[in-house]
Amino acid sequence: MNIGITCYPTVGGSGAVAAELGKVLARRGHEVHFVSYRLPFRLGGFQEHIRFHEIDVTAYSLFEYPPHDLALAAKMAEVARENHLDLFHVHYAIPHAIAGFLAQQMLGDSAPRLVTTLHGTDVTLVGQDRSFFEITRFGIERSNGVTAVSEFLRRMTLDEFGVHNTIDVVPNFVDLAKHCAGRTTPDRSAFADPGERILLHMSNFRPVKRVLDVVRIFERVRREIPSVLLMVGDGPERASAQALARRLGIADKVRFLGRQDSIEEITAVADLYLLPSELESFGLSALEAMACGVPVIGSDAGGLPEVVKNGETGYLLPVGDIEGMATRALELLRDEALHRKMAQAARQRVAACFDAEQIVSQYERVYERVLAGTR
Ligand code: GMT
Repeated sequence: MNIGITCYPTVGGSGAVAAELGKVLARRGHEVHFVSYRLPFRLGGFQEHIRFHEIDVTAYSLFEYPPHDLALAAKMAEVARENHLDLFHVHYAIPHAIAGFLAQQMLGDSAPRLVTTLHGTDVTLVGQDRSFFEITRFGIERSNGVTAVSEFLRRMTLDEFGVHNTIDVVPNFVDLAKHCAGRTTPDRSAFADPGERILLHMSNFRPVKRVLDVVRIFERVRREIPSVLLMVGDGPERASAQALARRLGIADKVRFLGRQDSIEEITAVADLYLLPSELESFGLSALEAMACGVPVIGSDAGGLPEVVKNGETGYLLPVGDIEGMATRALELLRDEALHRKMAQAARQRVAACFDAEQIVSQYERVYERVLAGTR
């Protein structure tokens, strides 16, 4: 198939999923055309069957807000026409589903079909801002196929938006060859002294991630077990998290590594992954940690229980239960046998339920069904 993929190119789960999906589709022989305002962050490097089309957003003094969404729609239409696209697969409803619909209108009968994947904040946060609600619903309704990354998100979309689309749950996935334990560069000594345990958190440091809880959980763990906390990513709460670490007297043990490309290399050295978010429609970073055999301590919220099996591949506790999360973390770090068992169970669960090959086949089936519905 000739597939156009549109996503946010910035660091974030939806862009990561779109880029990884494109790579697997290209390996399977599909022609994949990414359309965005920048090369998606995990796409770097040449790969056969993948092309990138950059949107030009004209800056003109009349435009206080350059019309990115119109430029995107126009570019999607152009790429579709020139490359005979069968499908647009857009990630994140706003504005991508609406831009896709507009591109379809421009192309008329020859337009590609439109598949929209909902990732979470497009529905849980952005879509419910009243000013975005109607347009998000419109984008979902006009899509020829809609997928959601968890059952939680599927249900929430149906309940909140009252749409009548069939929404397929296609969970996020991991390339198990890339995300695996035992990678050697860099090794643990790059991050921790001998005898110290490594706790890890990765995110965009938005309030929904509760990064202050991460620091507080770590502080309780650190009181009893020599350890370091690696904080990967950047975003609005980074400064507060750094200030809290200083206030708690653990600044030298909380390492803010900023944005990183090869997160699988860092994940592989961790002993525990912390994700105490307010809400996660899925929790891709938890899945990537599990693939590396790293148990997860997180919140029992949103779609996270569909990823992390409580008591088997980690522990999920109520949002904000810092004491409970710290207690579980200590339990796991003290009990080598339990840690090993959970680490193995985590990797096995990813292999059984979230392997890239298996999940990309699900996307292909959605594409085939959407195309069959039209021809
Ligand atoms: O979590 C974020 O802030 C980024 C956001 C995104 O769209 O990039 O992540 C959402 O999509 C990811 C990929 O499907 C999911 O793994 C995340 O759980 C989801 N984030 C939230 O629901 C908060």
